[in-house]
Amino acid sequence: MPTTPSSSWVNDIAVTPELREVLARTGVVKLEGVLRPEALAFLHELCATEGPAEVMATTREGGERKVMTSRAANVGNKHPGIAQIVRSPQFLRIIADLVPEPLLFAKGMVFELTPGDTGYQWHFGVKAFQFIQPTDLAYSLWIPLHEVGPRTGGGVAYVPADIWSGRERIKLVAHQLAKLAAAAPSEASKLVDAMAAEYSLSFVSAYERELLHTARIEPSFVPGDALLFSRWVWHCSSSFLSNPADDPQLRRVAYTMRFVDARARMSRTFIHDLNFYYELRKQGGQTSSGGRRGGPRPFAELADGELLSRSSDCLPVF
Ligand SMILES: O=C(O)CCC(=O)C(=O)O
Repeated sequence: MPTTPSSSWVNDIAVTPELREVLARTGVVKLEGVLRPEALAFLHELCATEGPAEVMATTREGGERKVMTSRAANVGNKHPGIAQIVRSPQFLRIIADLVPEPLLFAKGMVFELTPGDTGYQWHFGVKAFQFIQPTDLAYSLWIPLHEVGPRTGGGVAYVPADIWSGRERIKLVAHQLAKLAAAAPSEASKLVDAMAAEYSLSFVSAYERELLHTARIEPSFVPGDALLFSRWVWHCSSSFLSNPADDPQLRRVAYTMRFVDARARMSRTFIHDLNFYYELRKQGGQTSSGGRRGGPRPFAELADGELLSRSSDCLPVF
């Protein structure tokens, strides 16, 4: 049984060949008891100190409602506490045992649900990883700071990538977005309407939503557990406590670490094309999302195609 030095914030959990096989095949693994209480106390504090922004979505009735509070700018990249986690020998060993590619810690994000929040609908890593090339590999480590699961809601559900994945879809999305960005204004509005008829803002179609719902897996988590999943894994939030008697002060907070392949490159083109599409969708009175976010733009110093590892926002971990 491996022992963990008491100074470490990360438990020395075993990575079995089965766990490695599950990640390679499905793109997802739950890591049980990986973070120690000291790491969780630090993440609670970190998440409480960064400025939030509400993420809105259009309801069926055409109104707007809050679905989530999110902190999208880099949260914690330069904080020594994050380095204490991701550069601990235990964390490095666990990730190296699971993921063959060398990775960089690129971004930290905070997701907060209050009672009644639905969170995000089905999506995969298009927007979250818009800053790298569409086919570059990336992973998220989702760390809930509260107990969540099918009983309370507030967790995340996913579909294993060997059942359905976003790996090929991203190529189609990038192709359509590039076509849209190059189109004359009269042509662009027709293209946007065609795309909107095909799928939602998170690029999920109606048939797909049904498949994803049927195949969804929603694990239970206690503080210290985390979900590691690749960019191609479809996932969604599970609604948090919709009982009107629930205390409105209750919060479900999760911190997500975004890791990218150390060879990933900046994609100014994809950022431009994706945001151009979102703008056109909004102008057409379609569903809006994405929230009102401010703060410094990460990776501002990088040119299109430049290695992300050159950015001082990244923390090289492996
Ligand atoms: O925290 C949530 O409910 C959603 C998180 C998420 O979608 C992500 O980390 O990619």
